[in-house]
Amino acid sequence: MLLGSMSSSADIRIEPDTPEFLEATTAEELLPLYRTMLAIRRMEEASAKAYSVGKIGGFLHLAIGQEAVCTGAVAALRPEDYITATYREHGHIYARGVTSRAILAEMWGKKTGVVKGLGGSMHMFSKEHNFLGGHGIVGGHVPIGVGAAFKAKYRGEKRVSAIFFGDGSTTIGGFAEGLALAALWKLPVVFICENNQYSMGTPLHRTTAARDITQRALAHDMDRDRFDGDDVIKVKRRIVSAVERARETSRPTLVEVRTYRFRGHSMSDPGLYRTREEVEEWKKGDPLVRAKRRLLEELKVGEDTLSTVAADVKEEIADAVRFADTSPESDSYLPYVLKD
Ligand SMILES: Cc1ncc(C[n+]2csc(CCOP(=O)(O)OP(=O)(O)O)c2C)c(N)n1
Ligand SMILES: [Mg+2]
Repeated sequence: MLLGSMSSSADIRIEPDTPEFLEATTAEELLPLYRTMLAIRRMEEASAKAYSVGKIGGFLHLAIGQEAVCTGAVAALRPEDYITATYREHGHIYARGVTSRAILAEMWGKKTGVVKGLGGSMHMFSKEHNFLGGHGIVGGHVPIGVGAAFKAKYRGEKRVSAIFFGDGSTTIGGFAEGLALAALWKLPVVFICENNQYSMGTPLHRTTAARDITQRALAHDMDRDRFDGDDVIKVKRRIVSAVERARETSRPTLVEVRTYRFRGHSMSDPGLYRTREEVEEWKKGDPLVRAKRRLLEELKVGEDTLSTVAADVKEEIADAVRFADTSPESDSYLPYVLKD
């Protein structure tokens, strides 16, 4: 068993990578995850470029550096499971299966976007993919994900609700209420805190006295897990464990994944609140570099295979940009509002 056994439901489980992790990894598993992470990164780089020339309006929050979290966690879920996320959700919705065309067209405000160009970067949604948003109100989406889990349990469906949120959400009332109800009603939820160390420009130690976010679970006798999010396979394995617990025993888990965004909070943030040295230090744990190294060195995947993947991703994103550029502008939102 990867995580070892628990002596109580509230035991903390922080473990270093074990040899089992390495042994259990195959190129067949890691290569597609690496491709997903690379596509997310290239997609976000393309959107940053488009933003700088005015093709994208409003806010744009990139998760460059955090790709292993959404990729590994979404891979741990089944298509019928629900996902709820924040405004930093491009990677989550892509990993769930929405195309880069529909994602970029949405950012561009085009009719062909995943929500017809009416939501933009922060408000992507896909009923077909059980992706319940893209939410701009920090922590406000947590009760929505808990509600989806309640519905699944009430109807006797074996579906899990994965809720992604930032470290900043954990000091918000909606998070506290969602956590309390999920524990009380034993709902099949996996709470996934993407702790990227900052809420906008405010470091975690200035927003909460707790060093360990998962301590919040102790108040509810809830299971918890906490680990670094730089290895996509590790993220997948650890989230699988929480997902199985939710699906099989309808018990929620609070998971804290430590990660880091390499860019500012949004495109308008020059990031003056952190040092260049700090950013460079975290970049050493770049999840893409790590996955590539594992593929080449441990799993003996050839350079030619990785070049093919890179070329394929490049073409996919170039095509998505062309698609977004040439798609028609979205309709005004008014017909949608006035329809009913
Ligand atoms: C209720 C609420 N308060 C404040 C804001 C402004 N705001 C937008 S993003 C953000 C930081 C949130 O940080 P975190 O939850 O750590 O997520 P991250 O951006 O790091 O992914 C804040 C304060 C908001 N959108 N909603
Ligand atoms: Mg944060």
